[in-house]
Amino acid sequence: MKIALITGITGQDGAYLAQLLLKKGYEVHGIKRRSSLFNTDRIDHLYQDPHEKNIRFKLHYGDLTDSTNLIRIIQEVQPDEIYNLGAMSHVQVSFEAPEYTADVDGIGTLRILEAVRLLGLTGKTRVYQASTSELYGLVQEVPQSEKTPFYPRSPYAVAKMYAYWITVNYREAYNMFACNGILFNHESPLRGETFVTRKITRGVAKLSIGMQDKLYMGNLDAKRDWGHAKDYVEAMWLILQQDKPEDFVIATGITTTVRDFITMAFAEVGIELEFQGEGVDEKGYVKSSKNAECPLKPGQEVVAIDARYFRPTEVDLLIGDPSKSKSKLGWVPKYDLPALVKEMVAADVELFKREKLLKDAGYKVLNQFE
Ligand code: NDP
Ligand code: GDR
Repeated sequence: MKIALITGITGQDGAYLAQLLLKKGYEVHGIKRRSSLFNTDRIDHLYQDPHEKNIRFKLHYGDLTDSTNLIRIIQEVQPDEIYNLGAMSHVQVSFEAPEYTADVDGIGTLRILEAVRLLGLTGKTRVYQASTSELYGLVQEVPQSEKTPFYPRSPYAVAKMYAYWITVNYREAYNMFACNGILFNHESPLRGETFVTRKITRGVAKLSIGMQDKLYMGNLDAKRDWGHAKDYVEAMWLILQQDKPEDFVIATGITTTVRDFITMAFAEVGIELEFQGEGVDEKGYVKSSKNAECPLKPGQEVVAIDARYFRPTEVDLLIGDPSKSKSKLGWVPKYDLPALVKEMVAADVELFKREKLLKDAGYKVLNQFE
């Protein structure tokens, strides 16, 4: 039985990857951070009671800023594969916490690689590094491939650039099976609530049942190559199953503006949207509604711009060239963007209908202790 260790197992990708590896028969270990509230919502369905026999899913407390605990966990687990997904992954937040981001996302990767080396596991343990399309930053060429030069545009991207190159360096210097997956944006109903797609699908769901009256957004002109996280974790696994360690771009090859994503999400709840105005004065109005239960009316303003969400330096256009992953990994995504938007909106509508039902019945939804 193969053994995998996942950092960032409590995140979106960690949850989907853990599920995939368990299905493939792996013993799966994950590193979770101590927090004052439970932070395992995304993986609670995978939990196995440690008192039972033949447990294949185990969690360890740890943090990418602490080499001592990384070394101890890797020594204890003796993994065949490490997936380094742990990161401070929010681009805008990285401008607020640049040093911490560098420590976790940059040096954290070095700590993992060095632990493998110090423990004498370079011949056994394969390492996947969660690299990102944010490395391309300021557009140098499109579509972006494994050969496109990097020009990072945020503390997050700069930290990930260190992680990218230290992974390449350990591969070349110590003959390690260490690979970068340069993944373009991927989303799902498990996506963190402050990333743009989930913020939109949550907003649309709440607006459609009268739980919110406006959605405040940042740069609507940004273009992203969006895929489904389920497809992308499959690619991570494939990258570590190759004969030779290499880096791969994982993307759909199709790019869409934030504005069009919003329009698609509203269409899922039967609302046709139109945008008027420019820059910070741009607004989204209801043009027509096919949804009799929805309280939104034609002419109503439902989207507005809040400059708070603009970034000091923006990444305007991402569009990936997945030819290498298609030819060498045989990777082809199963989801397209309309299917992704449909799934995300449906999941959030269900979530908020449940919350509304409880609220209407007089139950406290949040902890409202006085
Ligand atoms: P999430 O933000 O959903 O998950 C991040 C994970 O990292 C969480 O489990 C988080 O723990 C953990 N983490 C944060 N800080 C630390 C730390 N100091 N020590 C240990 N663990 C930590 O990200 P995604 O699942 O979306 O992304 C996974 C990885 O892929 C990240 O590295 C991200 O940068 C990268 N990536 C993501 C893309 C995407 O579109 N989703 C595209 C390209 C790359 P907690 O739950 O406690 O916060
Ligand atoms: P990104 O994702 O920065 O690409 O990083 P995010 O969803 O945060 O932003 C995408 C684009 O949307 C614009 N935008 C907004 N973004 C947010 N979060 N909130 C808003 O209100 C808003 N309005 C417009 C942004 O300016 C941006 O252009 C994600 C993360 O998962 C990284 O960890 C990962 O490496 C990259 O994707 C690939």
